[in-house]
This record gives sequence, structure tokens and C-alpha cells, in this order.
Amino acid sequence: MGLLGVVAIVAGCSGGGATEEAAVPTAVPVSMTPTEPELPTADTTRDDDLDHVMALTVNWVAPDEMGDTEPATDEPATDEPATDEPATDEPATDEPSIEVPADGVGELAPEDVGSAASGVAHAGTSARFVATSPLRTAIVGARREPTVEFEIERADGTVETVTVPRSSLVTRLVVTPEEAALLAQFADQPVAVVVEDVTGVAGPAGRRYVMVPGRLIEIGVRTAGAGDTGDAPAEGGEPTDGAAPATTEPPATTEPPATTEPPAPPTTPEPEDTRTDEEILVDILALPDVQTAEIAAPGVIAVATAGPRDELLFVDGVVGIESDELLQIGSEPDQRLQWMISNSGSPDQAGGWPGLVGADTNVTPAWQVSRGQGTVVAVIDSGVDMDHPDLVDRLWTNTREVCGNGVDDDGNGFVDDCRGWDFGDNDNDPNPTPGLDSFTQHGTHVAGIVGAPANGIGVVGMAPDTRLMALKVGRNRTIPTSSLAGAIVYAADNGADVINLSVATPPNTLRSQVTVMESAIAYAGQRGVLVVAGAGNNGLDVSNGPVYPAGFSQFYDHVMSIGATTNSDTRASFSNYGSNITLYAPGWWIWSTYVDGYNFMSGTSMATPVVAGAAAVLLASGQVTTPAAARARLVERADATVTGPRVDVAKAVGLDLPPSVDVSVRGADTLVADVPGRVSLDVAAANLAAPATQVRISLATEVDGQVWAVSGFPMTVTAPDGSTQQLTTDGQGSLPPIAVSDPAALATGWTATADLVLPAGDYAIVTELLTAAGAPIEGARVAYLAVSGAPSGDGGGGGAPTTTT
Ligand SMILES: [Ca+2]
Ligand SMILES: [Ca+2]
Ligand SMILES: [Ca+2]
Ligand SMILES: [Ca+2]
Repeated sequence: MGLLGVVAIVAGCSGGGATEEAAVPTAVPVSMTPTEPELPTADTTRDDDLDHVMALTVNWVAPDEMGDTEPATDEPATDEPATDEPATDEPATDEPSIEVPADGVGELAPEDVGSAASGVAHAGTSARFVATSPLRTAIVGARREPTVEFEIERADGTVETVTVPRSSLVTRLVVTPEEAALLAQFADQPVAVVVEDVTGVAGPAGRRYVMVPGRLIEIGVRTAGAGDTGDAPAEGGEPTDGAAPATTEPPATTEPPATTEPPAPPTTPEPEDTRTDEEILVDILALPDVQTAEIAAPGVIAVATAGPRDELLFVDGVVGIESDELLQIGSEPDQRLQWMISNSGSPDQAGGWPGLVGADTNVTPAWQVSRGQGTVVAVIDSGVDMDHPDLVDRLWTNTREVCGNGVDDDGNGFVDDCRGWDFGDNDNDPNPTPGLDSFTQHGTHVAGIVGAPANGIGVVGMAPDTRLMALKVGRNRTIPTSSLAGAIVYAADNGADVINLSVATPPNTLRSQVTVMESAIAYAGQRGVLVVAGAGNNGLDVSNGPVYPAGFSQFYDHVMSIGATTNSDTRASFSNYGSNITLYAPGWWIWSTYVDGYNFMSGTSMATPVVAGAAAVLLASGQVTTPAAARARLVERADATVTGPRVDVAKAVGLDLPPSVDVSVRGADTLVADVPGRVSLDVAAANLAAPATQVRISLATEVDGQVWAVSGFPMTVTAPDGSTQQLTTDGQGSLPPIAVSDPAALATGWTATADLVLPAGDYAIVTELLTAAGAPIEGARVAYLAVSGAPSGDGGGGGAPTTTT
């Protein structure tokens, strides 16, 4: 009777103080470090004709080859259309995506940024914007002002060509139903968004357009025919026909003015301008559902409300509402193209190839835990566009160096290394060398994947709050090993937590050919730096013919070798594979920063920074502190795919895991000999969420090969807050269930201790998670325990256990 689960589990009880645990996958064993690493010196001189120079190539696939990089057909069975020569004609490859920077054009006004940041600080999905006057449209952030040539289709059917500064076109995420309907007509475009021409270079200021590559389509319903409320222009199938005539009011009142109204709509002749922001704020704060509100910028109040947003419209002086989600993380304008962040399955995300919904890095939930803040990821590559608007705010700077004084202020061997170093040209400017096409672009693309910020423009990286240390290596398409080694040592000496190496030697490189590189890698390990390296793009099994530095993952547990997956979770055909791949990650049709814009690239070069960013998120969470632990965690909590383990960041930081409870005997190894009978149990529940709200602890003993519940036995349970209670097992050997419903426990897990004194014998201590109604929801976990001798006299309390069937 009773204790059924326990009987089943305890049957194999052998005593001995062991705790049964799930097998923990161990990391690849560390080999001994190489003999006495000879460290490259950190000085900046090097001869270019070193005999150990080896050509490294970046692990990148040229855009015109990307069409051929369909999911691997040889290895994992895939149902992808593998044979038909696919994507050479795909729009994305041919699209001049540098010149047409998709919707990365959405520069934001400073007021927007400040307000949004403030709104985000209010947090919560209910945070909202309230614009008390039309948002100002001053443009900043565009340090350069690239122009884009567009063909404009006017509402009246005329077509003309205009040249528009990028920053004038602000992406609008909140659109009217009419705009959404128009947008839907361009669903087949790789990019289609609503933009607002804030400075009026393409027409009247505030005019909105649907933007697709190369074209702006004027939004018909907003044409200048001011007064006519009813006649939706007869633009191709405008879906407004039904709605407009049905209302007797001007349209502006039937719809919440979903976005900042252009200044001009003559239906509202600015009556409320006399109220100040402060007066409006007082009224907003008086609303019952409003949690917080503050003036974020002149004319903008950031509000977090639990109520319907429209109620804010009734506050005198409020002229419009805009969702604060605009700048919340995970809402970057280009994120729809970033299947590594969120795989919608849409072919738009990968040059026409449909994907597997959800086959992504699962990083968005992880950002609740960490965004990589406080970490530094070194991007050792072909240089980073230091002025890119979507990178500039996250670039690492050397705060110990005074810039431009010609002095090595921090004594690290590099003069004026304020923004990293160029180990290719031996200067302090790590911008890429122009004119080398893909090689020029490579490092900038990699940097964006690691850590493009969530700043409301363009893309978001895996670790949007990390710092990117730009270290350029190589001066043309190849990278001398000495250059790479110098950069690795610099990164390790100057505060990098993670080093991204999207570079590789050819297959079958001998370890003896890369001893300088190995020394630098080993040194980084000694400094506690995780090294993430691309497995290479040869499409080969490199188990026995490694490329380096990825191949060092076999010898060092602070090195990871990264292969590339597609948006269907298959191995990208170009990706090397084999037993020495540590982890796979998205590396195919990855949309990221490009010099002067954004573009797709494919390669293990792209998969590598995905993992480097994931590692930064994990390290910033504080859950692991060493590179070996970070590597082990990322592998252990990866998603199993047909290709191999693919990174899953939410799991890595402890989210998306099933609730669990575990029990262990403190000091179990010494218990039998040293402290007979006096036992402390550690009980830990994790990943708790409704309905996991109770923990039950039970005690059983084995007598003559039979398992018995121990009833009427006292334990002292100490809760996480330090409070203690004396509990007694019931007829089933169980303590009364203990509630674990407090919010802190739900967020961070719940731990408790149970103290008891046991007579000699063999025991099983069982923990289970229960719903609030008492139903078990998780497999029981058991600690076995053998007690020899009598309890030491103090406290006693227990007495001989009563046994019962
Ligand atoms: Ca210096
Ligand atoms: Ca200096
Ligand atoms: Ca330079
Ligand atoms: Ca961004």
C-alpha cells in the first residue's frame, strides 16, 4: 500500500550514501596543455614573412554561392528540395542589399530613444508610450548619411525616382489597419515595411510609404486630399472601402491614432497645446490602471499601465499613443529576417527556403535573464565598421588608454589602442580594409551577430548588451597566424570574456603546423577566456582531418568548434562535421550588419558568433563562471537535432526546462563513519512555474529486502527564508507538502534543508513535485542513505522508526 512510487524506485537500493542523479554529460576531457606554451609577445611588431605564417580563410560563403548551400543532403536525411539547383535566382542574393538597406533605415529621433529606454526601464509588457504632442522628428544616430535611390509610386499612379537619405525613412512598427492591408500585398518581398518620411525629402513631411527593396509605395489612404474622409483612394484593392463610409465620424476618431500623427492632419486643429507635460502627467497618474508614468522627453510620456491603452487617449492633451514595444528587445525592425532569433518558417528569412518554425536559438526568452551585460566579446576578424549605427554603441573601448596622445598610457604595448587594434596593419584603427568585398564585410557581419544592440534599428545580436572588442587581423584575404595569435593574446590580456574566431586553416592541418596559434589559445584558456571557433566550410568530416583553431576543441575544454545549421535544423551542406564539432548553430542566410548596411551571409563564420553571443548571455547570467563550464552548459542544454546538438540559449540559462526537484544528503560521503544518524538533506526545486507549487518529502527504509514507509518520524525543515518547522511523516512516510509558491522561488528556484536523526539502517529519501491539488507532476527523485551505528546522543528525538506497510 501507499508509497508506490517509492517501492519501484527503491527496489535497487544498495545503500551507501550515494545520490541518484541524471547522468551529466561531461565535456570532452581536457588533454594536457602543450608543453610550455611560448607566448607570442604582446608587442605590436611582427615580421610579415614569418615561417609560421599560415593562410587562414574566413569561414564564409560568398553570396552568389549561397544559393547552392541547401541543407546537406548526404548526411542527415532531409526533405529539402536538394537537387533542383535552387537559389541562384533568389532575390536576396542578387538584391543590392547594401544599397537597399532593407528596413534597417529606421533611424530614431533622440526623443524616441530616450523615451523608449525609459519605457523599457518600466519594463513589463504593458509599458506604453503616450505622445502628448507629435513626436519630434529630429534625426540623429546616422553618423554617415547614406542615401538610397528609390522608385516612388505615387498614389496618383505616377512613378518617379528619388534619392533619400537613409535616416529620413523611419520604420513604423505600429501601423493602421489600412496600412497593414497594403503591406500584406507585398508579403512576397524579402522586406516590406511601413516607413515614414520624417523630413519630407520624398514628399510632404510625415508621409508614409510601404517600402520594399528599391521601391516606395505611397500609402493611398493618406493622400493629401485632406477633407475627404470617405473616399478611400481606389488604389489596388484598398480594403478600406467597407469601413470608411460606415462611420459618420472622421476616421481619426474611430481608430486609435496608432502612431504619431503627422503634424498636418487638419481634422485636429491643435486645440490642446496649452497643457504642459507636467499637467498631463498628473492626469495620467490619476488613472486607476496606470502603474508608472514619467516624462521621457518633451512631449512624450512613458506609461506602464495594466489597463486598456485607449483610456490614455481620453486624457486631455494626449494626442496619440505609440507602443513602447518599438524598442523593446526582440522588436528590432529587421528581426523578422533573423531566423536565428526567431524562426517563423517563412522563406523570406532564408532566401526563399522555407524553414522549420522554432528551429532557432531560442534566445528571446533568455534575454529576460541576461543580455550579455558586463561581458566583452572579442571579434578577431577582418575588422569591424566602427561607425555602423547598429554597432557603434556596443563597441568596447579601452578606458585606461588616453586616445590620440601618442603614448601607451596603460602600458599594454599598444599606443592609443582606444578602440581595439589592427594586427594586420599594425595600427589603432580596426576598421576593415575597403575594397575587399566579402573579406571587408566579414568582421562587421560577425560583430552584429554577436551583439548588435536592441536600439530600434536594424538587427539584434545574440547578446545585445555585450561589448564588442574589435581586433582586426590580416590585411588582405588571408590571415597570418602571427597576426591571429597577437590578437588572441591582446583579447585575453585586455578583458575579453569570449573570443570569436570565425577563421580556419584548411582541412588536414597538422597540429604541429599551428603551435604559435595553440600557444595563444592555451594562454587565453589560462586567462579564463572562452574561445569559439568556426568548424570550417569544406563540407567534410573533420574528425580526423581537423581545421584550426576549431580543432583545438579536442584538446582544450575552453575551445568550442562550431558547425552551421539551416533554418530547417539540418546541417548546412558547406559545414564541416564530425566527432569534434562541439555544437551547431544557425549559420545559413544570416541577416546582419554590413559596412554601410545589412546583408545576408552564410558560413560557419556566422554560426560561430551565434555561439559566442550565447556564451556571453550565459556568462552574464552568473550561472557559470569558467569557460569550461560555459561550454559544458551550452552543450548539455542544446537541442538535439538530426544534425547534432544545436544551441538553445533559453535552456542554457535555465529556462524552458521542465520543473524538477532533487534531494541530496549533505556530506554523504562521510556520513556513515563520522556522524551516524544525524542527517541533513538538501532539497532543491528548479524551473518552477504553475502548476508546480508543492514539494513532498518522504522517507522509506529497507528491512530484510522489503521497503517500508517510515511514519511518525520527525524532520526539521528549513525554508529558503530561514524559517523552520517541525514536521512529521504520515502513514505513507510523507511529510505534509510544502508550498513553494512565492515569486522569488518561481524565478530563481527553491531550496530547503531537512534535518533528521536516523537509527542504523538503509533509507531512501524521496522528493516529488506536486500541483496545488496534490497531484504528482514530476518523477520522484531519491537519495539513498546507509546509516551505521547509533545516532550520537544529542538531540535524539527520532527514536526507532515505526514501520508500516
Ligand atoms: Ca595601450
Ligand atoms: Ca594613449
Ligand atoms: Ca587599420
Ligand atoms: Ca539594432
